[in-house]
Amino acid sequence: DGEKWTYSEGELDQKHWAEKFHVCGGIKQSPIDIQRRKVRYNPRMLQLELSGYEDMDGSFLMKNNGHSVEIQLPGTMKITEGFPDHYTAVQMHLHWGGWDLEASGSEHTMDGIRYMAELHVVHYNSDKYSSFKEAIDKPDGLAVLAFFYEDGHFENTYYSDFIANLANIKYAGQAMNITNLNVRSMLPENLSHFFRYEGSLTTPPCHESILWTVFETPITLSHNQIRKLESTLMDHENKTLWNDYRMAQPLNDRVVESSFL
Ligand code: B30
Ligand code: ZN
Repeated sequence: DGEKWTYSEGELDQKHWAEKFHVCGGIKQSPIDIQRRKVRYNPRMLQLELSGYEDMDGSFLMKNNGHSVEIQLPGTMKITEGFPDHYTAVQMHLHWGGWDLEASGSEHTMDGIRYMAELHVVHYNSDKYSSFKEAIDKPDGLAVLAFFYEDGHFENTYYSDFIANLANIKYAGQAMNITNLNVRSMLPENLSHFFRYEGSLTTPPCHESILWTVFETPITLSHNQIRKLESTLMDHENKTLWNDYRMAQPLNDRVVESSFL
């Protein structure tokens, strides 16, 4: 793609994304601030069913792409219920804050409150499209499951390997193989409470192709785990990779629905 964008520095920081990437100035952009008072309960919302999320055999690439840490996921991970179509997982990555500024770094906010960090599990519509690449700019192309992180007293042992591995991919472009991935264990137990709305990629080129599902129950990591997440990786300019989140975008005439009252 060639175009260099950043979150907060230089000519192409997020305030200027729309000048080079016009869709970033669209009317269905992500993330958003979810205002509970304005959310509409949808009693017909289907609960999600995830298949192949547990105990996956094989080897998975975990890489520092310069603006996040990304784990490439196998095509056996699918959302089998909850949407009219089936969606296949492609990758997951996180967005986080930093400890010199406001520490929090989630992308979505709840009544203006920012969580410590946010996980995105990215899927494409595999009923309608034959690849993620083909689906990325289609209005019904992608589904992302989003989870907040909060900090707590105890280490989350399901994240121990993931956090320890960050030191091996410190520099932008570095990657390693991981084995024994169990994504289900990295998510909250309760997946029944969520918000749903139509939005976009939160990074350029900001295609308006994502059906967002933002879960109410956060994932808890220890303070130390969050600190390591925020301070281990470096970006393309060998600066600490932190505060990799986009500010909330206008809701415009969209309605956020919820699966719960
Ligand atoms: S997000 O979940 O809305 N944050 C992409 C996928 C999900 C989101 C944002 C972007 C994506 O696939 N972007 C195009 C591919 N990327 C590669 C990548 O994912 O690492 C190219 C790029 O942006 O330069 Cu970064
Ligand atoms: Zn993301």
